[in-house]
Amino acid sequence: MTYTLYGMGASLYTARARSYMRMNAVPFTEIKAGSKEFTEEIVPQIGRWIIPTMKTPEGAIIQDGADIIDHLDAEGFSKNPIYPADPKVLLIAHLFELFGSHGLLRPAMHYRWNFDEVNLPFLRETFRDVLPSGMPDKEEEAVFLHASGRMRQATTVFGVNSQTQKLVEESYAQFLVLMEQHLRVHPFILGGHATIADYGLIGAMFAHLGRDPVPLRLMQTNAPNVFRWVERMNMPETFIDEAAATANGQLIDGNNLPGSLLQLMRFIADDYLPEITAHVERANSWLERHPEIETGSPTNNKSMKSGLGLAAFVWRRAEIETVVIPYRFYLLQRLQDAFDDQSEGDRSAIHSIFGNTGLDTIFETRTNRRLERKDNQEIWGAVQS
Ligand SMILES: N[C@@H](CCC(=O)N[C@@H](CS)C(=O)NCC(=O)O)C(=O)O
Repeated sequence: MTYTLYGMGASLYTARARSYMRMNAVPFTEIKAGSKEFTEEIVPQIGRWIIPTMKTPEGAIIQDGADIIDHLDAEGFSKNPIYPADPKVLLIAHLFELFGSHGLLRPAMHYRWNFDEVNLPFLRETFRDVLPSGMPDKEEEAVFLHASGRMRQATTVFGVNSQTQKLVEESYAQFLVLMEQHLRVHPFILGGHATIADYGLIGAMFAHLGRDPVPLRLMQTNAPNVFRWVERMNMPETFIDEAAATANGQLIDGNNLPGSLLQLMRFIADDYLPEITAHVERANSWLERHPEIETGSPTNNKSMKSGLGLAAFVWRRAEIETVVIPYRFYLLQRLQDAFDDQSEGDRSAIHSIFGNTGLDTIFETRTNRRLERKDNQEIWGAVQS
């Protein structure tokens, strides 16, 4: 009954799946992505090199953090509901899932790749997870330089450059202050236990910002409660904070949202909403130019490259361009689908919470075609009305 997780210690998206698996006591073995087993047996089955990938005890292969978590949730592993029952809290959980997965890429990449003097010796070793075992040192160095070169390039396509570095630091400092303030009172983002909100955030907050030497120190010195949350998100023991165990199934009350959570939502409105909006607009203009794309065609995207190109937008006083990754629309759609599923009364209550925090346009910001996943690949779905 053992699952296998193929991943890497430094991988942002592996951290999301691993955190769920550890916290919910899923029996699993982690195998490094540089292994023969992954490259020779698993990659050919999914058609691209991508992590995290999980093999179930029955031998089924699932790639993608959200899909891995949903599969294990459906198998009954979740100790607590990872999708909040209160529609208002559920929608907020989806917002943090989306933001956590893609809204922290700038600080994650900046604090990893722009501090070589301190970080590089650590990165050189940790990247051995993606190398085949037993490589001669010289060859290892060449492969590391190649792999890290690709990641440095990704840093720029995610919007980090000499003009924006200070803004990235300013933005992350603000985010840490808000997270610290919130997590000082609440053990998890939405109260007494972890939900998809926490799993979305933990990728960047653990694998890069809570593990690489420079940002780890920054977190420990400036935001000790955020650091403690990162630890909690990686532990198999159930964590109970009596003070946060409210009558409402241990989660916060959607009718009485903490001010510190609303401040985090406002941060997302300022920092991330312009980016996802620009990405949807760019995708829509691209889709209009490509009516020939058939339903079911793969989007052919890698983690940092796609045919959709770069979207330009203003981010914190700077005009920047970032790469449009179709997978983001998958998480955006999860939020929008959850919204559409609610009763009219709940939709209006959700709209008003999101409106008060500057986020209400997120429900209407939709791609003209749905983004689906099939056989572990992203594909274009039907035209949305
Ligand atoms: N949607 C995916 C994103 C996975 C992803 O982008 N993973 C990165 C590593 S953190 C990757 O494998 N990139 C492939 C590459 O670098 O070629 C998930 O959450 O599982």
